Amino acid sequence: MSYRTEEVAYVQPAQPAASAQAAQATQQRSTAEYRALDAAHHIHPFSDMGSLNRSGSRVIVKAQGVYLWDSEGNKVIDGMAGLWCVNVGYGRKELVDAAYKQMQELPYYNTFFKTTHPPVIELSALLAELAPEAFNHFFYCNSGSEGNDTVLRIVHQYWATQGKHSKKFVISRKNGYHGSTIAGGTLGGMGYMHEQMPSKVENIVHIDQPYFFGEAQGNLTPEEFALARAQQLEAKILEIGADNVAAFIGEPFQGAGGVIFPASTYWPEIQRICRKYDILLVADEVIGGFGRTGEWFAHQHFGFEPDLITLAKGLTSGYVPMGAVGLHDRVAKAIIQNGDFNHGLTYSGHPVAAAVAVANLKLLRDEKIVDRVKNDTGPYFQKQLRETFANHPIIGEISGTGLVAGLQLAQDPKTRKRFANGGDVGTICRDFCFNGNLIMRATGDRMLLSPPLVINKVEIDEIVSKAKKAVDATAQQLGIS
Ligand code: PXG
Repeated sequence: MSYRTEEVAYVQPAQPAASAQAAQATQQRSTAEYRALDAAHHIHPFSDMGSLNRSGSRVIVKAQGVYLWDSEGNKVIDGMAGLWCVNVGYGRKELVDAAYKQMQELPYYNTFFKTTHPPVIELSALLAELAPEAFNHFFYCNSGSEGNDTVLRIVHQYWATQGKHSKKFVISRKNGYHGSTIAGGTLGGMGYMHEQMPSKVENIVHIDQPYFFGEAQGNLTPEEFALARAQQLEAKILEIGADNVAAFIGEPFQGAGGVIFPASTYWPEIQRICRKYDILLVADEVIGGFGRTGEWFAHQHFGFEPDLITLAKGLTSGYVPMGAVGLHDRVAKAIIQNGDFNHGLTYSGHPVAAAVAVANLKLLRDEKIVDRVKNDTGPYFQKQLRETFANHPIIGEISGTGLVAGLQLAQDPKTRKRFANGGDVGTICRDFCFNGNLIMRATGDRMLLSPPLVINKVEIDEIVSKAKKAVDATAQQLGIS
């Protein structure tokens, strides 16, 4: 591929690599050179490339603990654990060693044709130990999206084994996120993704989300509102016919949708309805899994029992890609006893990914990282956020538990009046965070935090004070005080 400077004329001029040797020394380019090459050859996910290429990306070159460094030497605190995934923090040698050792011993083998290997065996046994008692079987893939594709395959196979072939519909939620494959994108309820995706998976329908701050009308309490939103599931099942509905899928709390935490009435009602109409209940634990809420899995925080769980991100702390689906015994039994399951990926149970996952899960368990989130750092983080932003003129709500939180930006917090141009306000605030060397994610008018689970209290204080500065600066820019 050629390096075409005319395509990158709008970023700082770059010096093309003088020799093949220099070209290989990828850590030694200047920021301008990195940006120019990135603009010339790299399409980023979910990005407006024209505008990104004009401004230039921030080049992240290394990381340690909860900190990142960019190519200009700035030290940035990562309030998002990468993309909600680096649960054990950056730079853990145990994971590096596990990958190195496994690559030497057996870098790849498949698990298709009557073969298996030690890392995938160890991982499956360990997951069975860490997951709730009824989860003893796991299927592997490379990502959360593939996990949810796999969920669809398992759900349909399950009902086929029960002789209930008409059970084909899957009910999901608006503003849910389940990935970006065609199936993941269809399951998700992001309108802007659906618009760009004329081909969708059939038989998927959506109900409304339990977003109290933004969508509750009248004088409903959060509990009443959550119950009403859960009861939309029953109405939808009755509309489609229970004999045609295979499953309901939801994130225990919506992550990418804005860290939307439903009130305590929501999930018990969803579970009651699923059981009543014999519908599988799927918890997408891609963000909530592996300690984020202080429990190993977020459904345990909300107190319900799914039939399937989708896993990814924290499974390997993002060091290598891996996803999985956990099957409740009753589903696993049906799949195991009924012939071929015609689904698999070249890298299902990849030995290096599995070895890294084992090392990662052992750290989370043996260093009592999940326990610490539940009893120490999680409560501290939540308390600091709530105290710092109490009565703030543009903070309407703080959601979350453990080490995940959402801050609702609002024009009038008391009347739950949101900004008319909510996404713009979120972007302003996100940019203030970015310039203040804090990574915080904006979803519309909600600011999200999900730091590495190894974060300590001093680092939590740093995140909270940097977030406060950014929110204050946003309010000032809007002329609100
Ligand atoms: N389910 C959930 C609940 C997720 O959050 C996926 C499935 C898909 O996982 P993969 O590994 O295929 O990306 C996700 C992913 C964001 C953001 O901006 C969130 C995700 C991915 C990318 C960006 O918040 N979540």
